[in-house]
Amino acid sequence: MDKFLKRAVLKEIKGGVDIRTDDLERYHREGHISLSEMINNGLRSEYLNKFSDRFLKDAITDKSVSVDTLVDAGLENSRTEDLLGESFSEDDEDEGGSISPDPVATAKESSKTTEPPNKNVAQSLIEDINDGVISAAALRDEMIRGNITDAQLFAGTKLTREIIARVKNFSSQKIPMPSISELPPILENSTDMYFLGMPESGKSCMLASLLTHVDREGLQDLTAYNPKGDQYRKQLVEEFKRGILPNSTHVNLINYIQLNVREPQKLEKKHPINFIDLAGEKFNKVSREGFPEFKELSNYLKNKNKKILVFVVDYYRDINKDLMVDDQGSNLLQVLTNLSKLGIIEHAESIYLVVTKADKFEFLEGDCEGDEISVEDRQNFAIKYVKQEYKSLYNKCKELEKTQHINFRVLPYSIGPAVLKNLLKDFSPTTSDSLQKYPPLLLDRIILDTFSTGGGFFSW
Ligand SMILES: Nc1nc2c(ncn2[C@@H]2O[C@H](COP(=O)(O)OP(=O)(O)OP(=O)(O)O)[C@@H](O)[C@H]2O)c(=O)[nH]1
Ligand SMILES: [Mg+2]
Repeated sequence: MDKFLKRAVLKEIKGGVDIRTDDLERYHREGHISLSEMINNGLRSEYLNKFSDRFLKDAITDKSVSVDTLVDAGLENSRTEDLLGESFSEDDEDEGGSISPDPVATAKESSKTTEPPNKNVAQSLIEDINDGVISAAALRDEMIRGNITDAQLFAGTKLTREIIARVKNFSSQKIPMPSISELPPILENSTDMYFLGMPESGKSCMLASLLTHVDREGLQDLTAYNPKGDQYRKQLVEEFKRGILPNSTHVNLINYIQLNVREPQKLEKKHPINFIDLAGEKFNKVSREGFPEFKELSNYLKNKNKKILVFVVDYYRDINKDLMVDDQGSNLLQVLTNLSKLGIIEHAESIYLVVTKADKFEFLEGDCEGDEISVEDRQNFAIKYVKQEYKSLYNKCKELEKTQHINFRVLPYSIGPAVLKNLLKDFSPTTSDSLQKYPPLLLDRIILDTFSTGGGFFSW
């Protein structure tokens, strides 16, 4: 298979044009792209669930993928039960699950007992790392299997010793995401804040960094209204503090965290906010194809709360785009139209167009005022960028600003550079410039655009 076609397929399996799953099965069988490579590249759960039982069973039996990995990637429960025939549960017992509780020890153990790593496998892993298509969890598993050593990684890639040590110790909890029917109704008399965007655009990282900042500054007031959401928030924050970035959450249509956020300058004032992470692409798909989920979702979201709609534009997706047309802009515009269909725009108080991964901005001469790139420079760059590249979306937002008196803002955002998808290079709030700047910038905006209770009165 030619390299460009492979890259195009790996891009499309995340979303975009429809792909036939029998083609994907064939790519795996013929050794062009393995199933685990597809999963590491964000294979959409819809595709995964369309694979035949025979194909998935073979992949599990020949150990190209574990059941855990399939579940993480969004395989439906009913299918998992079918696939976990007796033979698989026996295997699991023998091995104590597919992943050892102590990866470092097992990695050492396996390097003693197994053959030296096959050079071709190690080389292809090095290429994947250098192409940025392998996650920390997948690399840790390859190290455990003895497919690549620390020395090979150090010599063949830009990974530092510190990052290699973090990969070996990498652990990320799995949180079962609830379906709409398991969530409590969205809390009334609050502001609903929607995070909307394509898979991997940075929604969860933005939410994780914002909630971590709120937690560190002592600004969070928990209400226990939605325990499942609290569990999700706790995991996002605990892992973010260790530099671990969330796994893809686009398996689910919606996630909901309820929180009261205190004003940094007036702690007694609390802003009740419903954080709603809506998988943009999936949302478009269910609305387009008239799925029953759309009705369920529209009933669930319908309320009188004021809204802040955060449209996430992934800068890196644009600059990284190769052969295939990958139209974030029209997708986001479609989301806006669908929200309008649901009657949500009429309650919108603010719209933020947030350009994420601002650490990747490619500044040209004249884009910066001083010697150093300031937040203001990034803000101006973000505005210029969406005006140029997202004209229709920008114009629609401008129109809403005028006709519906919606506050419209364009903001840059970054958590700083990531490595192996799930590791944040610098996660210390004392050294990371991004963590010092962007979460407070977004929080200040949110405080201005939401109402508060407490402090003796109910106010904007
Ligand atoms: N360089 C850089 N990479 C980022 C940044 N934010 C996120 N990323 C990378 O983008 C990946 C995807 O981010 P997520 O926050 O999981 O994206 P998402 O929009 O929640 O994706 P889904 O849950 O799949 O819908 C992360 O694993 C990081 O590797 C950023 O500010 N800078
Ligand atoms: Mg997410």
